[in-house]
Amino acid sequence: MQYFPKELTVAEQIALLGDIRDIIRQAPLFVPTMPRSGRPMSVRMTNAGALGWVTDKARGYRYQATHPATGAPWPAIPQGLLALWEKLSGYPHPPEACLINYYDSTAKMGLHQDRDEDEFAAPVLSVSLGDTAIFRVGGTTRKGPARKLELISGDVVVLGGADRLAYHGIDRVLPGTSDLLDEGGRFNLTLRRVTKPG
Ligand code: MD3
Ligand code: FE
Repeated sequence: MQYFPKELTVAEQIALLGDIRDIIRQAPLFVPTMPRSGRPMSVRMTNAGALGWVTDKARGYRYQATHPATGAPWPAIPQGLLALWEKLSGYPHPPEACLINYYDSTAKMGLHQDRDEDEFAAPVLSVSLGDTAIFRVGGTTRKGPARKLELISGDVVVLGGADRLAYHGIDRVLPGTSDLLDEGGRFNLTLRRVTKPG
């Protein structure tokens, strides 16, 4: 894991937050539900880019070109994020998906692997905005030792190579640790290459 603490200045975080607000206006946050059980996840989600990650009871985890509620194509990935991917990803093709997760003070994300992409040679690049999160990352099996790391507003992490299939999750968000969001909570953006270039 490559960790870039406070990679984004406060001014850059504010600008990116404005981009996220615009995206959410066009592609509202939705409640993802688990395959088969239909149980709602505690995070709210939306996407930018040619493809977006969605999940629901009937069709499960997948990437698709349109918003599950509006049917509209996802908004474009903000230019600043594309520049960040070029600078830090080490991958010579652009990302196709920007998944936007919103955590309120009670949301978490259980330990999981990201395996819904066809291209594991590309890293996942994550940007944190707002309240600090307790992030857990282990190895490529569910059991075994895991590291805990605080992800602070402006932090960027790049998960490539062997880490690309590491188990990871968000244990909790620490309320009141950032003033960036008026409503509190945390946004996490993940940039992903979904398809193999060619
Ligand atoms: C480690 N998001 O969207 S980002 C996810 O903060 C996800 O919202 C978390 O896990 C969040 O799938 C964690 C950091 C991250 C992202 C992708 C990874 C860590 C990763 C892929 C492989 C290993
Ligand atoms: Fe993940």
